[in-house]
Amino acid sequence: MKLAAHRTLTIFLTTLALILFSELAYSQPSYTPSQSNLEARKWFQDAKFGMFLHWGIYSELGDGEWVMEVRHMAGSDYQKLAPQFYPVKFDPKQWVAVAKAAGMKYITVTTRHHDGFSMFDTKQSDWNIVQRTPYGKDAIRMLADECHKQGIRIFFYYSQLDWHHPDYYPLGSTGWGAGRERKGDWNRYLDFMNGQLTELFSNYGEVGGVWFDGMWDKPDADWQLSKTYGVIHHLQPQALIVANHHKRPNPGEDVQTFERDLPGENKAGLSGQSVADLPLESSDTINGSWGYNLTDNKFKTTRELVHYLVRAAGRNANLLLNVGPMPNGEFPPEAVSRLQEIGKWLQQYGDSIYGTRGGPAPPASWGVSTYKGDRVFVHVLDTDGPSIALPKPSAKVLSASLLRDGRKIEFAVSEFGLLLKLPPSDPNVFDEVIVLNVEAASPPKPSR
Ligand code: FHN
Repeated sequence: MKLAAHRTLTIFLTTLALILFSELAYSQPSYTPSQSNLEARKWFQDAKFGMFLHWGIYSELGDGEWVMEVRHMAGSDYQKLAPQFYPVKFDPKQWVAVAKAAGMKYITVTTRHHDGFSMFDTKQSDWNIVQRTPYGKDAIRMLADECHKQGIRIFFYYSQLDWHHPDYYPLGSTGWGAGRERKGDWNRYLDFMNGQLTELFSNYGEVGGVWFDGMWDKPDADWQLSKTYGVIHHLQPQALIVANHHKRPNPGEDVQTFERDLPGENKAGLSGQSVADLPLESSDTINGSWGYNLTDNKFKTTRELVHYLVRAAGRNANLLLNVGPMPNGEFPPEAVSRLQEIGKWLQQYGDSIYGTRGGPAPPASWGVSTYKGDRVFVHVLDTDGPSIALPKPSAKVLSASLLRDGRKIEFAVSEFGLLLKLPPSDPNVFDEVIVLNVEAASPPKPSR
């Protein structure tokens, strides 16, 4: 009898110790990024341009990724989409090739969106692509393997908001029409989430980072972020944590992201937060929708997309540009053509974007500046005059020339600033980049 009691006590104490260890080992109330994480942050800032992918069973309806919520669909009806999902033309090699040709250096893909449907082989729930669709393959693994093969970093978008899981309770501002019982265990839901993140950061090779979304559904809930972030940084310290909560960053977050806005602007109404001293990213859509929307033909022009990328770089930020793949696994042709054109532009002008930081001239209506080493790149995007005036640069300007053909540009420095005489505007030139060679005793102060 004594032996049995002793054994029970031993098991209890061991279990308690394991629970305490996981709480302590993973929690990150005061986060210090590892050396590998700091290196990943520099890589990220140099990379400048990524592809965002919103893809799931919702794409079958061609009405965006919020279709379940917008049409107040019961979960029992929405689930009918899973056995019909067979992306016969899904070719990760082609997807990655399109991203690379566009000049994109990383891909952020939805591993699961708010519908809770996992596009990867998870043991935490059968609500996933392997167990519930005739396609039956782990799309995230296929894409991750191809990214590793082609030298593109992969980031995992992960929705903390879940319209399917019975333990996502109490509900937040959405998901009320899904037909779930009004009960559930919130801690059990967080354990489910941490279990999936453990799978994603253990089974798919090196991961560039995670892109969290959906906390805004329950802003006052205890999301136990330090534990979740600790799980990720414990498994892959270099992984960058990005959180789309539209607030100032929390401890453990490595990148600040702005949705449909440039850092410091708030035209879309989601970015009232101030700009933090972290690597920055703006995310936006190539048309108007994140998930595939067959009636959304409002594709931004290539000129608009190049300007978005350049204006982001001028604010020390990356552009994460979204494509919503079709249910057959192909990209919309309108997206492919624009991405090809952006890639061509970057082949000629990429030196003024990649590896740069926000330049000394603050963003203006005419454009922005970036800098790299002893060169300042003045990006003239929209102007109708013969010259532009910049603040007096901190470093001595040695020469000014056009990036596209090396033509010398007349300039004058006075106590009022730097005046640059522009060549006649050319409608085929999206961005007239003027290269200033400066005597860079120290790098010019960034504009932000
Ligand atoms: O609700 C999501 C939306 O579907 C999409 O994923 C965007 C991408 O940034 N984030 C949320 C809206 O803020």
